[in-house]
Amino acid sequence: MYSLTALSLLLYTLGNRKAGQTYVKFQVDDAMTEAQKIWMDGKFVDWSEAKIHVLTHSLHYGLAVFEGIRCYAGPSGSAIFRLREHVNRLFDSAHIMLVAIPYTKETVCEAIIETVKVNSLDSCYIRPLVYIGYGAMGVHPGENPIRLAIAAWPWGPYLGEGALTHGIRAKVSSYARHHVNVSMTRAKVAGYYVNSILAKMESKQGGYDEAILLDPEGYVAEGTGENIFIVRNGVLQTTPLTSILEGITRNSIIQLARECDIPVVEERFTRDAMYIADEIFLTGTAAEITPVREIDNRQVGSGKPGPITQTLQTAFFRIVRGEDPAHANWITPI
Ligand code: PPE
Repeated sequence: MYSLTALSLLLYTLGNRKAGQTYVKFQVDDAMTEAQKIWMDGKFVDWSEAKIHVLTHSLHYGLAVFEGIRCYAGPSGSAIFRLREHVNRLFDSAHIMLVAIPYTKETVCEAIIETVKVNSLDSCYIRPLVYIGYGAMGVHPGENPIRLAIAAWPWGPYLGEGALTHGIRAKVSSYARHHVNVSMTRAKVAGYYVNSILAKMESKQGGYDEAILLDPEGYVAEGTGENIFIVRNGVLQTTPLTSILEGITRNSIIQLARECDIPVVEERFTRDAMYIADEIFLTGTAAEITPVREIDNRQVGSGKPGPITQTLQTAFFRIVRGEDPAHANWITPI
């Protein structure tokens, strides 16, 4: 009995460690909460039946475009945040990548709303994915069919419990973000996320919550799935739209800051500007408005979410919950 356990432990260890490498394990709390139905090419299929062929083109070469959208529950029901803007970006991503989505924007918006309804979800994350299906192999996608899937499921705080209230610990990555003429980051392309995955695994293995990537010139770009803002002397600064995704949360925060008379600049900055910032926060659909309390082992400001971060967080959560009539046009009630 003892030797069997020892043997299986040895085999497990050997199987998971090669030449001193350690592999990132998924934690139990990373397991996803399943919903009932997924929209696939015009019809709903059961969650467990939402399958594709292993020779699906996108699976091999990484050309798929996608969105991440959130639906929030509020006192007067559920609503999707900036649905139209997300669907526009999905179509822009496809256009940049020469992928013709075989549906209209209206159909996609309706299918997204239906996906939330059919699953009886009051708050959820929504993932539309446009991908190149099974057909010919080889890099050129040729006449392979263009497919669309829309899934929705409950998804809690992206960067862990307490991240929104206490902030996270981030580390500048050894991996650089995309060069503007290698990856066109106005498009949200699946394959680009290999860069994010490498940075994320590196940061997790180092004991941090998130990685901040610099652009190929050494200026701050963004997180693995978030845009970044810093605050110094009352001025809010974020990186310009070069090697980053044009975040819809980023856009919302810029607009909200202006409405709150907080000066905002979109100018590049260096990593040491983060070290002496009074506040830092990340924005994204999944990450929402997540404060950064430590960067490269240096405490940010007081080490707690700062006043500008908190003001913008409060304004943002009021809007998404449908509690701010002035921004009712940002939400689509279900
Ligand atoms: N940069 C990157 C690289 C990125 O992936 C996201 C969203 C953003 C910025 C913020 O964009 P927006 O959501 O429009 O504010 N990342 C999505 C995917 C996260 C995932 O792990 O999957 C998201 O937040 O939905």
